[in-house]
Amino acid sequence: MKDINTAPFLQEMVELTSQMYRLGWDERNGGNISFLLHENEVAPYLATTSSLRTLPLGFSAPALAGEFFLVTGTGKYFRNVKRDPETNLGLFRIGEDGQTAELFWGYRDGGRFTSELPAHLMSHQARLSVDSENRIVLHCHPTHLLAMNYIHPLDEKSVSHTLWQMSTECIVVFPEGIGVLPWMLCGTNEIGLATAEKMKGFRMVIWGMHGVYAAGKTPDEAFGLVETAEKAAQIYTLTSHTERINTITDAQLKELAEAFGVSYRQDFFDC
Ligand code: 2HA
Ligand code: ZN
Repeated sequence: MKDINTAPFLQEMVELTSQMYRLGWDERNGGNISFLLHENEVAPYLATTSSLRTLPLGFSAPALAGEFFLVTGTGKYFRNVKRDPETNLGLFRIGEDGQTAELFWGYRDGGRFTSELPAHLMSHQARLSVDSENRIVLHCHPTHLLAMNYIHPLDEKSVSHTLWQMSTECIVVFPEGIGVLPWMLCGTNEIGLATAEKMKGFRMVIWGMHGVYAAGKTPDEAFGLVETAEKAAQIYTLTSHTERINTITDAQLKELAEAFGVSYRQDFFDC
């Protein structure tokens, strides 16, 4: 067996958590990530014939039975992943019953997966139903996007439109806009179901006054979505208290989307 610390998927996860922590998106134990792995990626590093432990999921994910996931641990700090991946991350397969996780590596201190696993796995299912290559779901608390939640109407049409206006690249990077959920209790199956429903039409979903979820084919795609939205939200918060004397017009936003050939939410414009 090869050393799992050299596995590209593990190195990517270590890099991702470190960068998200450094950007201030994941204070303390804030945030969580799930990375769907293919068996042929895992096989060189782990024997998948017998698991270390079996953990109940607490919900049912039959469509993901047999799939492998690398997932951040509950109560664990992104800050510490690089120093000790085996304690702060876990690699498991969803059991054939769709109700358990068979742990093959990680959660070394007896821990378990993030409390937000329902939102993650339900979002994977939703994204896979519209994009068979989706592999990453991540959640974090980006500062400016969160600040914007307190001073901007919290509906997806106006949040998407404002973000598009704040930076030229936004409508090209997330032409579908950004989904918005009101404040809800986190860690529950209910917020998981609501997030997954939004994920059928968006790759990014705001959890009102909490944070954001993003999904993608690759860590770069999901990270890049948050990075772009957070930058736009930063520009919004830097300018929201002063008079705005210039703007990107709706005609210019549409011109951009058409020039880049992206299919955008036309109903997020007033006309
Ligand atoms: O796991 O961010 O939403 C910590 C969180 C919960
Ligand atoms: Zn959170």
